[in-house]
Amino acid sequence: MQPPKRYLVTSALPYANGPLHIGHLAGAYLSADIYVRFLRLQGKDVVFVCGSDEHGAAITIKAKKEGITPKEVVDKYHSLFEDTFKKIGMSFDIYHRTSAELHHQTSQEIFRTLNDKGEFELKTSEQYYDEEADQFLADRYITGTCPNCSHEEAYGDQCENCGTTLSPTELIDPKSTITGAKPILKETSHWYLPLDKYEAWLKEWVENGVVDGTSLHDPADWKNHVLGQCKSWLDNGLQGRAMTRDLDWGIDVPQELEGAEGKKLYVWMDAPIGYISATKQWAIDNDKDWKPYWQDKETALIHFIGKDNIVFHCLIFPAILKAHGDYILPVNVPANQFLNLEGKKISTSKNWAIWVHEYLEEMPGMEDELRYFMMKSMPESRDSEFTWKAFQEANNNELVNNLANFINRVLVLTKKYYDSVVPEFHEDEVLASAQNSSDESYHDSELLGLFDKLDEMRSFIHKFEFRAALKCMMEISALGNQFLQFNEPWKTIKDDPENVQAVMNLALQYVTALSVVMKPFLPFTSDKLRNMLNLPEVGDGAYLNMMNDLAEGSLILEQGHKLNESAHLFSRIDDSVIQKQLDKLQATATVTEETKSATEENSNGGLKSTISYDDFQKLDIRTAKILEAKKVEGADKLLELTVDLGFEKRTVVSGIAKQFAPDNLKGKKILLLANLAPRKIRGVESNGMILLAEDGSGNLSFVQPEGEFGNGFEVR
Ligand code: B3M
Ligand code: ZN
Repeated sequence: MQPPKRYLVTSALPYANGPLHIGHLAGAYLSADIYVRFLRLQGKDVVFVCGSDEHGAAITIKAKKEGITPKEVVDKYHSLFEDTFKKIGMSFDIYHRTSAELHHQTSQEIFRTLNDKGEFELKTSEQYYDEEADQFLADRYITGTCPNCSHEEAYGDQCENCGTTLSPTELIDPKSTITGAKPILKETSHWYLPLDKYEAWLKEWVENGVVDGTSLHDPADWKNHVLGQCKSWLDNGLQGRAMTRDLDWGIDVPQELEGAEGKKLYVWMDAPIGYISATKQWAIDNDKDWKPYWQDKETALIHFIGKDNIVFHCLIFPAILKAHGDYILPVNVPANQFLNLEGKKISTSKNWAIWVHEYLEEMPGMEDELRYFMMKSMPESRDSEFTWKAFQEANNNELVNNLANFINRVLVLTKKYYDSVVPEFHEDEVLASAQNSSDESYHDSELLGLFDKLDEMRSFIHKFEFRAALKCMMEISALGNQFLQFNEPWKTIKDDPENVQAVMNLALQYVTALSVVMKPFLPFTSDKLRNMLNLPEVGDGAYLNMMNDLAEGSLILEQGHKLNESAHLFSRIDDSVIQKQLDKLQATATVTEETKSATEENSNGGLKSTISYDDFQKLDIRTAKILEAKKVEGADKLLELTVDLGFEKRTVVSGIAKQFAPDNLKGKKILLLANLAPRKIRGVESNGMILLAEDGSGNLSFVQPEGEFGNGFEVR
């Protein structure tokens, strides 16, 4: 396949209903930013768009909760997002919003085209309705138990626990989120996108990258978990999906259409179109044409998202684009998985999160430190974890001891030996090399070694392997450190000054290369370093030019060039700083709305309300023994246990994989709640629940019968 002529890169539009946390950054933003910045360094034509998602029940529910208007909600969070993204170094070409008039028009135009082409099916069906609130209940207006994982607070459109996309009628025990009432069914008409009709081409496209006989991408380039989710949808068979809602906040269904009154576009119809309207606004602002970015097949369209948005970007939005007819399809959708925080799922409602705007206030000037650690622990192919301790270690051991140390040593020695003027390089000097046994001139060996590492970095980024690319960058710095260590210029400066000149010149070439390739990852540090090097900020095409120079054997920092004063780029983070953050996390997590009443009312250890003896009698708790334990595939926290109840053996799925290694569990005596209704968790049927004590900080301990007690006996 030809390399693309231009790129249009998108990051998911965050719902403007609450601040951004580190999970957002790790999901759809930092990876996109690195990717785009690297494209720019290669001189590519790229437009990077994002904006606030300001429609849907996410917004109206928040407004109701806070007693303000939806408009006030979106205005507040839109400006917070703009500010936060800017401060953390997101390099969007435009940050737009879906309440913009241009977006309303664009969405309506696309809706109209699909309608005119006869793509929609107009269907009347019975939908849940809240009589008290006098409102139909779609999406987040309705909750109930997830049919897939039994999570009790699944929404009408999606279960946030297992990620499954749902429709309200699939929920077990549905409830209105407005009044808590049990909804009734009532007839209403809507425009449906007939995904069932598109299933064949979508399958061919997702699985083979082929549309109408033309190969558009190689599915091998897509992440496994993205393909997996799409395939499981396709294998289950697609169903038509309503693209309109009975709501009063959102984009009007074009009013000339019959039956449009009171109907708005489904938020997942309008939000991805937000990428298009953002591009249009960018084009207006910059006197450019937006069309090639969306309609020329030589454009690579890439959507960066979190895994809960896969279906919308890989099936529904492509279906809309193709049904319209004028648009290209994404060439890749490199979704990330989830980031956990200190062993728990990030939760807005439980305030278990690090809010990016608070981090920026509390850790001023440490934007790149956060970016670095988030990239290092990015959930690229599986869920990953943020801990403050690991953040501190990465900073102290890697940014300070490796990167800043190398750069600082080189700049300090250059000042000391040469008054900060880049020394001459001597072609014939033979240097001790960290990479090759050096019997050639240093250009042939060292600079080519550097070239290879830089090239390796580029290829990782093109494969969306940002963690590996970041590691390459740190290896360049580590190689530089080793190179200094091998040559020990501080020992030979007196006896062999010519050799030291060559060593220091080369070390400065390394530092210069770092200043270029760190730009996508650590943009603020790159700017500081360029200033110390007395070079202009790294601009578009800088990587390309540098690689051309290196390939020719030319220097990338000229001899005789005078450097500026240097300063430390990173500093150690003390334990006290980390402890403060940990304390804050714990403290604020316990005073959210949800838990506040529980803690206030229950000064006696948070006891639950009284139950009757009859209630207790319903529980059938038995002594048992674990026979086997293994990890549930694709789930970080789950163990599948085989449990001996004396009279039978059972499978139980338990969320204890983070705390206990499977090997340590064999033979363990336990108590089992044996009459809990079976439920399927990640495809494994779980029959019962193991009883564990929890100490309030997430530490778990088994509750065990003492001594050689048998299995299957009742606990009363
Ligand atoms: N606002 C969902 C989310 O924030 C949604 C993404 C829209 S992308 C077009 O997870
Ligand atoms: Zn679920």
